[in-house]
Amino acid sequence: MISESGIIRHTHLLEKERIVVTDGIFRDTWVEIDLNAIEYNIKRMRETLPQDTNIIAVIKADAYGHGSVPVARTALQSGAKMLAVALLEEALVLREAGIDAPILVFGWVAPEATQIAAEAAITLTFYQKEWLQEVNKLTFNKKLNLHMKWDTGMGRVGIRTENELKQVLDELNCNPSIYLTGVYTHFASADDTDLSYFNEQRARFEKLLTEFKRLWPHPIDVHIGNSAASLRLPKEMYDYIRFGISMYGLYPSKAVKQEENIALRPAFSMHSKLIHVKRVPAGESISYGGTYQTTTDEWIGTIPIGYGDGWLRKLQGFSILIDGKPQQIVGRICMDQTMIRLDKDYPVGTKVTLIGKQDHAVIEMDDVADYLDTINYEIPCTINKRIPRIYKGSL
Ligand code: PMH
Repeated sequence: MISESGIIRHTHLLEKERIVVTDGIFRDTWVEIDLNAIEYNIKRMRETLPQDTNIIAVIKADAYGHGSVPVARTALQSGAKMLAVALLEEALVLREAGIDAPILVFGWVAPEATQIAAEAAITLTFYQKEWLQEVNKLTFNKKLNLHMKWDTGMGRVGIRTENELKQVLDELNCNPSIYLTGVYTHFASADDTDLSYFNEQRARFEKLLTEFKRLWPHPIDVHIGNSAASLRLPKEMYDYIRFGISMYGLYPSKAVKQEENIALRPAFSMHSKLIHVKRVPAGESISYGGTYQTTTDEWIGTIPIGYGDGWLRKLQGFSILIDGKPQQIVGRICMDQTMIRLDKDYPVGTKVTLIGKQDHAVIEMDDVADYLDTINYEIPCTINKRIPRIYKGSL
């Protein structure tokens, strides 16, 4: 289609499917984010939680590659009460987009940046006495809210002992602008088949919490559960769950997937179109290094996606869908293009699905992750911004 400005738009497929098309997208590869799926996943999760356990939508790393602003808006409209990110920068992006819901930053923020957080009403995480001492020296125009992180066995960040807890609480009374509004911990293996380590972490948390309540008799928000813990033990998650991977419709592990606590709906799918199709005789090589040679007359298609998009070279040999049928990637994946052995001749412009449903067939995020010997979390994070995210559903 040719727009009024005379720019050629290759969006007929998208328009037919009534997807909102963002201006300025010309390439034939795109990610679709189904916001209705995110809404659905949050609402199903909400139903299993006690009334007084709320949802923090975890939207760090650009909402696990789904796009933080649209996901944040959808999550809040669907019942999430707070947002969480890893970086202060990620929180500020949300504020700049006009989102005024509570935001928690999980990661370490330098003391000299805490005034910026306070100005923007962004809650920070802390776990070091020395950090508090530095922050206590500052003056704030607005209050600074903090959540304290406890390391009960993740071994990443957090205070570990009752002694550290006492020292930190002593420092907390020194600046009238600083408020402790929450305490939390994070599980290392809540998604395992064997839950003994998970239970050990919970026991350590309980012990610290008992001591904390004795020392600090003020109301406070308590949260411990990621998706795995929340799907498995929704009634034991205190004031909030931190809902990440399963909000996007993915299970944190095979063990949790098999339990089917909630039938999740994946929000992320990725598609492209054939941009070239040719008949190649036997004995010809395809792509860099000639790692694939045709064995007979073959139909070879090309799609405009490559490792420069985060479609990794290790995906050589993996299959994608055309006409609802699996078709194999042959030859090395290039920076911007990938070749496919086709079962027959297809017209240029034919839709290709790399992740998601096509007709009755599906390539799950887990299939891509398994092929790459990694976890589903890594895949949408790796598929980079060069591939536009197109949003479907209510916002
Ligand atoms: N809370 C914290 C502190 C986290 O780091 C994460 C995810 C979550 C909650 C959400 O977990 P979920 O996606 O399993 O629901 N953090 C990470 C991470 O650091 N690497 O992979 C996931």
